[in-house]
Amino acid sequence: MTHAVASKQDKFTFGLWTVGWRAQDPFGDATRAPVDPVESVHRLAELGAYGVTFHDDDLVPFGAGAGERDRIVARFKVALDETGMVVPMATTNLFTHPMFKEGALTANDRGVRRFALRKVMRNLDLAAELGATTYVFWGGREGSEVDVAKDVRTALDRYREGLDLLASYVVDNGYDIRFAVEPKPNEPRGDILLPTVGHALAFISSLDHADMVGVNPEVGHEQMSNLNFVHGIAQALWHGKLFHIDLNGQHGPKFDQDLVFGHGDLVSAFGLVDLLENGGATGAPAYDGPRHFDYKPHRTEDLDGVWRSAAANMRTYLMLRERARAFRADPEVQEALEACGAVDLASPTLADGESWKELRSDTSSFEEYDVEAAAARGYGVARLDQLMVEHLLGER
Ligand code: GLT
Ligand code: MN
Ligand code: MN
Repeated sequence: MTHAVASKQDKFTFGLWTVGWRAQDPFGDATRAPVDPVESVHRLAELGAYGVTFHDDDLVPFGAGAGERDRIVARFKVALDETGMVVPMATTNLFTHPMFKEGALTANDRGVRRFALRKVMRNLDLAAELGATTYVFWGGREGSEVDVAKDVRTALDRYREGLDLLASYVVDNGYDIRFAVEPKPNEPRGDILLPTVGHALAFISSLDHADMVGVNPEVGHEQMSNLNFVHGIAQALWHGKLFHIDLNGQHGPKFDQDLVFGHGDLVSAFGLVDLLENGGATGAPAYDGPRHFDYKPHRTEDLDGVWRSAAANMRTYLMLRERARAFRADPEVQEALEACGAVDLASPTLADGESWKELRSDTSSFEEYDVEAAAARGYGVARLDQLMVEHLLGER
């Protein structure tokens, strides 16, 4: 039994668009009434969340005038003050309005690209005002269904031009904000640009302000590409680029499910929490940013189900955190980790001061190396794997 109850120190955050999702899909109408963002702030705070995140249009409807905008923002700020909730991240909706059907920062239409940049700049001002330090770019409409209809190399030029301009906007305004690019392979576009963490990392390295741009990987998005999410996160960390994270659940490669965290590949979720909280083999936490849930309550649910599912994300995370801690503290696990060589991997392959010359003259490394013994070695990974599952199931 986990007695842990979510509290602000756990840094759990939710997009307003998650609990506020009305559950419309390509085949059916919305099944729920809109949720007032102020209500979401209060309900999530009561459940132990630390903050909320939003797209410009989640808070202020697209096209609202200045007066309406000011009233909405003022009311939202009161809710934040009353609950102590923070806004660590914000983002732009560059995908719902039909004007973005062919793209936003990479639209073929130059007017759409210029409008998109202005829309981002306007919401960056609000993000800075509310204290957000991360600004996400999910390019849901940046892509195509027909390869020849969009030249990818030229589109990447425009993507880079857009992000470079927006980074200079942040720098020139003195905002304490970093960007996080969120990859996704497809949906809503047939193919989306920057489809995986790896593609995004490579693209980011080409930016003028590469140092202020990282990634916001989402569990389900990498799993839609049949990739190992824990590996993707580990590599993003290795590059110093895990600026934010979208936690949810997904059952393998299919449409984007946005399930509650852990309600998909649970073994992978365990590995992820172990990495974030225990740093995997290193033992130190690997990430201290918000644990941000980007999920969609099932279409079958009424509002009671919405708040239950919100709580389920946090509780599942906390249970996995507890299991992962117990796993790392178990002497048998430590012994199995030792036996499989996971600990040895931390020793550099060359000794201090050794170069290829010493390695080449070290006959024990090659000429006399017992190749047969190396081939015959068992690593005991099967034991480790089962120990992990037993901890996950609370059997140990
Ligand atoms: C959208 C998408 C998410 C992104 C959000 C940020 S919005 O719902 O499905 O994965 O994180 O734009
Ligand atoms: Mn997301
Ligand atoms: Mn998703």
